[in-house]
Amino acid sequence: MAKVAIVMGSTSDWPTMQNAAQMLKSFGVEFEAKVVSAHRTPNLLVEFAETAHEMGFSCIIAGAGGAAHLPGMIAAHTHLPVFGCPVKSKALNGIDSLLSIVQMPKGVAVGTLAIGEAGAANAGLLAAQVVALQDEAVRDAVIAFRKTQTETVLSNGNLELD
Ligand code: RP5
Repeated sequence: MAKVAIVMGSTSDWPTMQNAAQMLKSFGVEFEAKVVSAHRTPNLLVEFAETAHEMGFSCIIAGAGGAAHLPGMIAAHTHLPVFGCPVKSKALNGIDSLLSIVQMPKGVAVGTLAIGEAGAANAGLLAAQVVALQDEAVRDAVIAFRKTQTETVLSNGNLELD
């Protein structure tokens, strides 16, 4: 089965990026998660991105905070789809991360998700949908997830005052 790579700039990103991992796990998608820093381990970044396809990854989820150039730099070194997750920064609440990731110049694409946990979870969902293009079991799991979510909302009924 195709697997998904989750990379992040620091172990401090893991509490956020775990949401992507949990989503993939819930769909039975194999993944590997590791720290690859654009500025602290630049050579590892290049090596990882250039060999990700050979390693059997179908897409890459990249999360980073602050001056978050990791997703863009990964995308520059691979043809695989890259989903960028802006991690909430201490100084600017992730606005810096979001703008760093989302404003890719034309020609190298990063699909940018929302800041923080929801974005990371949705990156996992998107990556599972990529895998689902070739994998029937994952496709069924994604469809079942969406159906259950819809039914849960519909079963809420009318809201009342406390
Ligand atoms: C970025 O710097 C990482 O992605 C992280 O969000 C941020 C802070 O890293 P640490 O100082 O916590 O290791 O590269």
